[in-house]
Amino acid sequence: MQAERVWGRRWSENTLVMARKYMEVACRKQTLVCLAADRNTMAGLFELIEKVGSSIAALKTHVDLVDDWTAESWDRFCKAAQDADLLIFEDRKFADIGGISRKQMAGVYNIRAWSDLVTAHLISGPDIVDGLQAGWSDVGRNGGVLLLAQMSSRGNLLKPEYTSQVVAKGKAHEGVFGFIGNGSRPEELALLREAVGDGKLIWTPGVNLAVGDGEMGQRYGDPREAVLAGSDCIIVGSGIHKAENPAQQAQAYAEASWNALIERNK
Ligand code: S5P
Repeated sequence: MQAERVWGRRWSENTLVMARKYMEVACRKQTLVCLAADRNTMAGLFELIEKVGSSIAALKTHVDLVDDWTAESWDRFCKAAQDADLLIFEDRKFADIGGISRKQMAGVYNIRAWSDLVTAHLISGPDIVDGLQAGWSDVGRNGGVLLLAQMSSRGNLLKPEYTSQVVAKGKAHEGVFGFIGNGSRPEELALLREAVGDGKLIWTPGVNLAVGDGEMGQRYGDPREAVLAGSDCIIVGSGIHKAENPAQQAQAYAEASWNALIERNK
């Protein structure tokens, strides 16, 4: 099977349903790109799926930044994402105690009903993962939690000691899909990969074909270097959705990431 061959130990050591689903989608579409779909209108979001859906494996949303959000339009948007063979990843960065996080999976946005993945900080302790998993169970669905082990933004407070605790606790929890690492610093990422081992995935924002500083403290590193340092998915936002030709750019990121995965396995 192609996914097993391409992903090697990442596949054999990771049995989480959602992790294997991601690895299969990535192989089918030959891309390790998750699009950070940070557009604030439903029309803008639909346009992104239509233009770049075939070059990406997952779609990362911030449901609370959409100005004209309605339950009905979001439902259609999620169906369009599924039809385009995309995992839906709500980057909610949950951080509360377990019981409240479970409730926050419901509410107006009802994140548990449509997300395959969500992000969480482990600042409140490991029960947050149980709370989020209970949220999906409440509606009979499966999902995976990505814990923030590093961040890409300048001056963030996720120091190495904090990172290693997140990794130690996250590795031991079967509800954890993987970790968010810093794509802008390959050397930090390589250390994270060493600590994580092969049993969990690492997804990395802070990636752009134009490396350097971004808006308001964001920092960018090169996609190929991030994958070679141990990233399993590059999260790219403005590099694609603000490009003059998003389809062409998305394909460039797809090729850079996929070729780097093949190179990593040699
Ligand atoms: O450390 C982080 C973690 C995340 S999830 N740094 C980030 O930038 N992100 C997210 O990745 C952020 O919320 C945004 O949606 C995306 C990066 O977008 P870009 O436009 O800078 O590529």
